[in-house]
Amino acid sequence: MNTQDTIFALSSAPGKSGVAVVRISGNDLSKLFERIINKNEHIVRHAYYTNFKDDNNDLIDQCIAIFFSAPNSFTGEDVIEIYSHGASAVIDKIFDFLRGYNCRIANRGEFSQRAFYNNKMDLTDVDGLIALLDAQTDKQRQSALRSLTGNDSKTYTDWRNQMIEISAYAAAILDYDEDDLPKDIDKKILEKTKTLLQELKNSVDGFHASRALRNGFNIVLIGETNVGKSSIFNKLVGSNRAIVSDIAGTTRDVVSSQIDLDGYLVNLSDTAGIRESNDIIEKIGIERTHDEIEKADLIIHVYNNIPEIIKSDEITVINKSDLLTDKSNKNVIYTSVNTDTGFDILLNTIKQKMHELMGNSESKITINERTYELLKEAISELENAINKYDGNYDIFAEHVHRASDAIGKILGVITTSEIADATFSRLCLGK
Ligand SMILES: Nc1nc2c(ncn2[C@@H]2O[C@H](COP(=O)(O)OP(=O)(O)OP(=O)(O)O)[C@@H](O)[C@H]2O)c(=O)[nH]1
Ligand SMILES: [Mg+2]
Repeated sequence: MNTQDTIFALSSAPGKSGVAVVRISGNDLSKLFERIINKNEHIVRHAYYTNFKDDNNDLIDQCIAIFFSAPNSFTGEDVIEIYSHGASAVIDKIFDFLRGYNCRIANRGEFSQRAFYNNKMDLTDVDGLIALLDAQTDKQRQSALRSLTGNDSKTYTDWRNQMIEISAYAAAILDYDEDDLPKDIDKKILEKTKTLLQELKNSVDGFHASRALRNGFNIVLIGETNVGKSSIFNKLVGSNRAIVSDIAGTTRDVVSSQIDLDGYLVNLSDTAGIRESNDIIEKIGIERTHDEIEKADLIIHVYNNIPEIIKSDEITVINKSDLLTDKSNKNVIYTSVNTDTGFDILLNTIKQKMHELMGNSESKITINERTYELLKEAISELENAINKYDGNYDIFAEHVHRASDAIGKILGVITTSEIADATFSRLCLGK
């Protein structure tokens, strides 16, 4: 990465808008800024109204420009922000101008990358930023902001420090006399490692919940053909998205829709009814139903009569209850699309199950695929330290040290360029 370059990008969304924000970052941008505002001096963090002109003295646009001097800026370098009118012709003209001043367009996530290398953010903050830019619901926004504002960094840093301390004491047991070390240090570090292991394990349990928070909660409607899955799906999403008919095997592909339930993003899927079929297309549809079941956080199993087995991890719905006289089973939800009954109970049950899954996750760290793998690595090293412990502190220290390295990678304190590059490339341009 060449950090000497001056980079720029459109930081606001592309397309027509009232205001567009062009961000520029580099070393020593004072002169460039004064050129933009047509002055020989400037005050930092001051909004200048400028008739921004190109080198032929043609007006590019009337803009506001602000200078943030290093290190007090998003990237830690000198940063200029230009607020222009949001028209593509204006943006193109500003970009042309900047190219003429030895600036180049930024790569995806390059601003954040510079912020990272200038110690403005650690990798968990960047993870939070990525999640915030993707947030669609209020819960997602809250969770992302917790990561972005350093909540997760604190937890990880604390874990890592404890691991480094344990590993240092374990190594010291070999090198120092018992009398020179704190009393019962061997027992204490073993206990501490066990407590840490449990804390890490608890937070990984929240991964399922964090994933649901970030990517949406996957709820799938399954059941035999013709029981009314598509009718219920339409009812829940509030529109006639899926085709309903009395022909068994109407739905052949997965039909999905996103809904917002209590601030949680829900991906609701209607599926092909499960039955033995010789029809090639229907068979593919049924295979897809099984794929959806694999991905599901919650299954709504639809029947028309009480099944032999009621699974506790599914919501069991008896639809077409308008055709039933006995509706006394307390373990199922009776619905009828025809008479519009039972849907308030169904929705409340779904919400309750979602809240159960989210559990205490909201107070825990937010985990994504990257941090999940590294946390699992740390857990396995701590387990190795404890399980393989036979009085040999050398090996114990090594395992705990490796666990601290895994946490260091989460924070980006220990980086491999692949980890950093993979993280930044998930950001959009201008961030
Ligand atoms: N009486 C009654 N009929 C219903 C009810 N819900 C759905 N139906 C009817 O049952 C038939 C099948 O409904 P669908 O929603 O297409 O059923 P499905 O489970 O999606 O069927 P496949 O896509 O073939 O698997 C349609 O004729 C619906 O009008 C209900 O609550 N009561
Ligand atoms: Mg259907």
